[in-house]
Amino acid sequence: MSDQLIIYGVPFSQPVRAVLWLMLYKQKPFELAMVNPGSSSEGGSRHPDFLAKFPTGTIPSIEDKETGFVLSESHAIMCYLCNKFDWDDLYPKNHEQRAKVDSYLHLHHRNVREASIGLVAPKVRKDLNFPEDFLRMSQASVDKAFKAIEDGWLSKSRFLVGDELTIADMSAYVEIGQLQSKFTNVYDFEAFPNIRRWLEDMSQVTYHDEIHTSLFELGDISIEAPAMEKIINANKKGFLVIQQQLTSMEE
Ligand SMILES: N[C@@H](CCC(=O)N[C@@H](CS)C(=O)NCC(=O)O)C(=O)O
Repeated sequence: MSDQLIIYGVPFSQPVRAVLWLMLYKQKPFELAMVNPGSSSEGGSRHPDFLAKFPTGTIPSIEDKETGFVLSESHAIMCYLCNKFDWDDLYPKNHEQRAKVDSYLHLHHRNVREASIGLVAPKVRKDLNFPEDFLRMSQASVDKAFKAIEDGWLSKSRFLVGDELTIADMSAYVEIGQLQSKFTNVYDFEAFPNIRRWLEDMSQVTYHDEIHTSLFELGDISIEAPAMEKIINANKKGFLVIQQQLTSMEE
């Protein structure tokens, strides 16, 4: 499998960024097909054609053009790719280490992932009027998860699982990293020195900047909600930069 793999999604989506980062990091060619999350129009993740292949209607989803194999859920996709291509550096074969990576990937969903729901979405989509209680609960989950990462996961090692990068870091970073002042600027990391050190290390990982183009383009959203046009353009720019990387991989 090379560019016979289609990745459906947009670079503005956190879990899509994690999958794209893994593929670029491993210099594995693929085709990126833009799919609008939540839209039931043509080209949207809730359009009947997309739902027929991917019943959860979410991005990222992947398809192997040759075998017809399809899969949704970023963590399942990342583990599948690591298993298929023996990327044991990022998803260690050692049972205990792999279990720790899996442990983070499971934790992520109703904890760290709440950052997008409780901190980013309400700034980007002010029109959705999220209930105050809901936002408070999401933000409390994020604070609790960040404390566990600060005092536990990152207190004794450079990365989340040991001193080497794994897919747990990529998945965590696309969610936590987006909150930094250089991107959306919606979280104060002052109380978390280990997380700050890790954020800095993660920013040095190959393709960090390319993968985060759409966020650099979007800029600070802490005060003013970005216009829809700005979000669309940020996505387009992110897509373009990834295409450029794929082209240079072929050369
Ligand atoms: N647990 C999923 C979450 C995927 C997800 O929430 N994707 C969003 C975009 S960031 C989406 O597709 N939303 C559209 C919808 O739910 O209708 C994963 O890790 O892949």
